[in-house]
Amino acid sequence: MKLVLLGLSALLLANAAEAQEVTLKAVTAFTENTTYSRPFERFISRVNEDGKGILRVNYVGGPKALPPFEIGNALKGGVVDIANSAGAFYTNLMPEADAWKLTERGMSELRQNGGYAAMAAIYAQKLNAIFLARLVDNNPFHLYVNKAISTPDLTGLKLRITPVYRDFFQALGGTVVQTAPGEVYTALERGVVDGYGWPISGIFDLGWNEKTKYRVDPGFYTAEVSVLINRNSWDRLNEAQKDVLRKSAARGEGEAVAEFGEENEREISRQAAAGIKTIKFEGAVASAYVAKAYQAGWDGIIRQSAATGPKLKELFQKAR
Ligand code: 173
Repeated sequence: MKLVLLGLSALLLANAAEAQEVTLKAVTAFTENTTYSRPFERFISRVNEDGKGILRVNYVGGPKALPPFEIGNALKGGVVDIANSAGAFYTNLMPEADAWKLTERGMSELRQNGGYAAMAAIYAQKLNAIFLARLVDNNPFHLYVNKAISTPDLTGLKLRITPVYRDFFQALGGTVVQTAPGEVYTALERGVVDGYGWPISGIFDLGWNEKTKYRVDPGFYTAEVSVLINRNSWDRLNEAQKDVLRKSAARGEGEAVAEFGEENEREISRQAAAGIKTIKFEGAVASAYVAKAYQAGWDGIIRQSAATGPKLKELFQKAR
């Protein structure tokens, strides 16, 4: 009798554990299995490995599943539970998110100095979300052009942008047109744009290398792509489930700086080997170019967020 009862309770326990497995729906703003989705795909594999029986991430994919600029609304409304995105794609709900590009301190420092906390409050308020981990860092943006320029004057050039580059390219006299990454190839092919903003990595992913003549150096800012989770989805998890996410998040964020440091070097060589020439500003011209990038970037953030912009600037920028 005792044995039968034991067997029965084991069965009930097993059932209860099974009922506790939670599935979270995840999307990425970037094409699957490309540079800016891969760190997220690794994040998911680790969660699914570690979370066996209690938590599972159902990866529904990239821009084909959900257009990048709709990711903020989908996450806020709980249409998806987890999103991998750059802040640039959800500035419609949270303009401050684009300020991540301006960080001159690492995430570990920002998690100590109040920079992360200041952003977390805005994620809670405007996006109904929690910022779990920055999976891309230490990866500069560049201007790529198909018409040679000899000075940082973009007058007469039409450039593809996202919010990341808007204020800077306009400050240099450029005309800008916003597109999702998925439209860049066609825009270049048809000559709709003379160039585009993009980080140092990833231009081979969608074949843009075939339609790119020059990369302009130096780079500016640092790309940010992060894992976010809807707050209600998070609140429904128990501690063990949250720990699975926290662990994979911490690991991914910890790897980003070194990973992209190596990636940057590989991409520079690969672009050169593919025949992409560099237009290199040097000395005072180069420093003025980069200074203008940060100036225009922060002015843009502060213009859109007079309340927290100045505080973010103080916490994000390098001590000067
Ligand atoms: O150019 C973009 O689409 C963009 O804003 C971005 C941001 C981070 C990584 C890659 C691209």
